[in-house]
Amino acid sequence: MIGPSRRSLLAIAPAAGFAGTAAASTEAPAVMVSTWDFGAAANAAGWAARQSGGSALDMVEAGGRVAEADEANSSVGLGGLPDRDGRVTLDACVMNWAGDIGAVCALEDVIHAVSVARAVMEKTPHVMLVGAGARAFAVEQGFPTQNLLTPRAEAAWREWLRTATYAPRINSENADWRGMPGGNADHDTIGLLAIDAAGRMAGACTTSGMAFKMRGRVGDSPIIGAGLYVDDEVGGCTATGVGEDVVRVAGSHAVVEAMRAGLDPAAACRRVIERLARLRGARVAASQVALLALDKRGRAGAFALQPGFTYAVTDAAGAVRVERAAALFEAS
Ligand code: SD4
Repeated sequence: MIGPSRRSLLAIAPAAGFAGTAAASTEAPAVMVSTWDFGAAANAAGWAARQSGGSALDMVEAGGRVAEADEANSSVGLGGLPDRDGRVTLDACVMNWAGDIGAVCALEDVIHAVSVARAVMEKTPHVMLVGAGARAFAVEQGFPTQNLLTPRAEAAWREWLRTATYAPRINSENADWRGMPGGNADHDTIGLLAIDAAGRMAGACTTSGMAFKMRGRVGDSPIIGAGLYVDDEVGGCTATGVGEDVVRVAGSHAVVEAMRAGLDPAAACRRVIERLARLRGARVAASQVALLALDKRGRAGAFALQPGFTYAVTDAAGAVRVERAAALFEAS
């Protein structure tokens, strides 16, 4: 046998000593989680997919597409902020219960990077396509192309060019949304995890990456093990924030392994954030990294470096709530 049986996993007690914002045992089990406030709209699409018989992969893809299509969202799909050369480049990946994976990096001109990642998984012998090759594959598969640089994103880029200083802003995903006229609850670099009616798990992550990044830069989001990991025996995790720091600790995989060792989702996320902080010290003091996990028992939990990370949870009855994660550098 390769891993513990499902029965033995179900018997694992949550770790003592940390009470994060994980779903309490009195709450209905979660069937879908996604990053940031705007995850609520993505979860609604995922829930609809589940209700119509869709798989966990259908759920996370449906949710990811909501964020990608939202022009008001400055960190994913259409309307995403460009790289420093003014080009919008998308990264995405998917992973299902069977260990099937697909990813695209630096995809241009195609909104639904999450669906292209799924097509890489389902229609090629490979797990990742990048740049021009990813775009050519998407076109060959019939995905429409369009300019993803909206006037608003272009204006933000031109403003940025005045100083051209690369300085990621903590929680810009939520701040951008809140500051946006007519903004609604459905945008961000989005990481999603879901459990379908058959009890199978899948995850997806889709982003335009850090605003004003170097051309060719790829973060954690399309990297299996960093921005996303799913193990159908244990649970899944997805990440958001400064991708370079997530990659350093193989963040999502590390969280899944911590859950396998017996920690509940919030405690597992906290363990990996603390490890990152030990590893990098002052170098992460002003950065945001947030980890969001869902285990096979339907317990959701998260933990972040900085306060301000929120995530949407949909329970087995279809109710959605937005939770705020505890953080290492919580203001006292
Ligand atoms: C990246 N992790 O490209 C992404 C950015 C992100 O919310 O999560 N923004 O590094």
